[in-house]
Amino acid sequence: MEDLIIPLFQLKIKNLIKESNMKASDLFVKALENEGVAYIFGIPGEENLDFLNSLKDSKIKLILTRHEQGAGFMAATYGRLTGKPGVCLATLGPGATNLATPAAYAQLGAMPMMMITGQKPIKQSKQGRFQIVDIVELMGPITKDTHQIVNGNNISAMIRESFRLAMEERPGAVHLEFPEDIAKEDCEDRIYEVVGHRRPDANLMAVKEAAKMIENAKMPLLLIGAGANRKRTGEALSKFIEETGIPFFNTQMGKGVVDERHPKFMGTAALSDNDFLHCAVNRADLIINVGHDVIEKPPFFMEEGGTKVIHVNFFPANVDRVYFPQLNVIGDIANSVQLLSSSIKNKSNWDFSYFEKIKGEVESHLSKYSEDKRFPTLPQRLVHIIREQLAEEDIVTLDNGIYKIWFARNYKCYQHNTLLLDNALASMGAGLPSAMLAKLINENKKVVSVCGDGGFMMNSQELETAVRLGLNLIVIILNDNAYGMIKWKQEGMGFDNFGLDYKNPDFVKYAESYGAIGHRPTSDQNFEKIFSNCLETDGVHVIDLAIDYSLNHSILNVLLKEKTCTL
Ligand SMILES: Cc1ncc(C[n+]2csc(CCOP(=O)(O)OP(=O)(O)O)c2C)c(N)n1
Ligand SMILES: [Mg+2]
Repeated sequence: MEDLIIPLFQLKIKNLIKESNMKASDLFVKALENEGVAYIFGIPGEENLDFLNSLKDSKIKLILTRHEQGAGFMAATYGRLTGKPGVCLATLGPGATNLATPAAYAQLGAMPMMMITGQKPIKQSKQGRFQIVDIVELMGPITKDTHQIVNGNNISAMIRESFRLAMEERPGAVHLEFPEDIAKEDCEDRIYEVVGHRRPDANLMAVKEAAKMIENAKMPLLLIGAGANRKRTGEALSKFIEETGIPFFNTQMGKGVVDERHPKFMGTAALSDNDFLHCAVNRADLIINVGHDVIEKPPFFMEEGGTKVIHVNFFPANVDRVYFPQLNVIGDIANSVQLLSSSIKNKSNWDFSYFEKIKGEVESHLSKYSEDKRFPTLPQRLVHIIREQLAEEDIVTLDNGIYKIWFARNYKCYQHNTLLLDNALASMGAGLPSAMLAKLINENKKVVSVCGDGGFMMNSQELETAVRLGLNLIVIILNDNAYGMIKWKQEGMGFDNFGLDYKNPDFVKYAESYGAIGHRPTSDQNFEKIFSNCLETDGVHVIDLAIDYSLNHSILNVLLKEKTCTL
């Protein structure tokens, strides 16, 4: 009896004397520190001022941007490159709605990201409905999870849960709304330990079945997609290719997982159909599809009665008209690939001679204009110059435009995540912010951002952020005074040229007004020289490069269709 009384008595005392309490905004920052957060990207509003004040003495660095989109794209890219959620901050209403595009970018691109937005006091406010938008509801379809915090005591658990969800396969965006009055609350100082878990391994029966299908195939082909880029699977895949000798190709977001100089590399599926590569895909009788899911633009179209597909991923395939795999091998990708390598014994059925022929065609086609020195510059030549001058580990980031197709097809990646492009939301405006983030966390690598004149102008204000942060960066603006990608599509559809031309500002003066260094090449040789000088010189360099898109239609729409049906 006595034993029982003492604990009850102690419990009472504990409730009366609050042992350790804390201001909610301080606890919020402490919980973020507990997750290992190094940066918060954003633009605070008055509703975030308690949080901002708590951040003042934290180890977390605030990166102030000039638009919430810049902050969101940087946070998403942090998630993409590190596997840990990048964190961004905005105020209520207009600040939060500006995060909608980066939220969708992270969500579709499987990049772990956490958004924190402010809100007016939820218990008592004298502002009516001024600036109030239901941001939690708005974020619903474009995040994995979104909540308003209504009690300071919930903060730690909600942050832990948000981080867990953002990182878990398939990774994505999460959102917490932190109202002004909750931020001021006094609450319990409690932090949850960060506890991870090992990803489950694939079922051995599924692996056995897959190995059988591969052994029985005549022309199996390996496809490497974005999922294989997220978790370091390069080693397992390289070993699989060495041991089996099966040729491989990749999706745009799967570039670099295995070194693309490999003799078994067939190319990147930048288009969904009618590229040289698709001759191989159409002739293959089995595709071992590692890490791809339907959110990325299709690397090929499945057809009824056509090439069979084994889907190897962390999660089962979403069935779609263009994707309905015959077998799922679900579990940690690297482990599944290792298990497959050791299970495949009989290779006598395979014949890769047609794939070898196609590889030869791909190589000679892709190298065609690499030495064409006409000016304005051809995209094929630009890709060649950049690849020649960058080291293996250096990073190129792209915005969205027609050059993305040229880079995806022609730029060979030697390491994973060295060509950052977005083939999921495919939003314009992310090229510059993603390059800034890549540089911020990779001081020793060169970072080059290639943007269209349209996409660059969507977040060009972040040049100020880049200069303020003292980043060494090269931005190449491809100047065609137009939304070139849409012009290419327009021409391909047989429509007249209409509604897609504009006039650019003077990009050299524009760069200089930010404290960046502007360059305008006048010839092929001059561009090569300027680019190599920029690589050796500190600062934010902006190169205004006149681009020649006159071959886009004749090659990508016409030649490929004609050529590929004859091979
Ligand atoms: C935010 C956003 N708006 C519109 C589009 C549709 N879109 C895709 S590419 C493109 C044109 C890109 O023009 P530019 O950046 O100049 O690149 P170019 O193709 O001319 O090299 C447009 C309008 C998009 N993907 N994202
Ligand atoms: Mg353009």
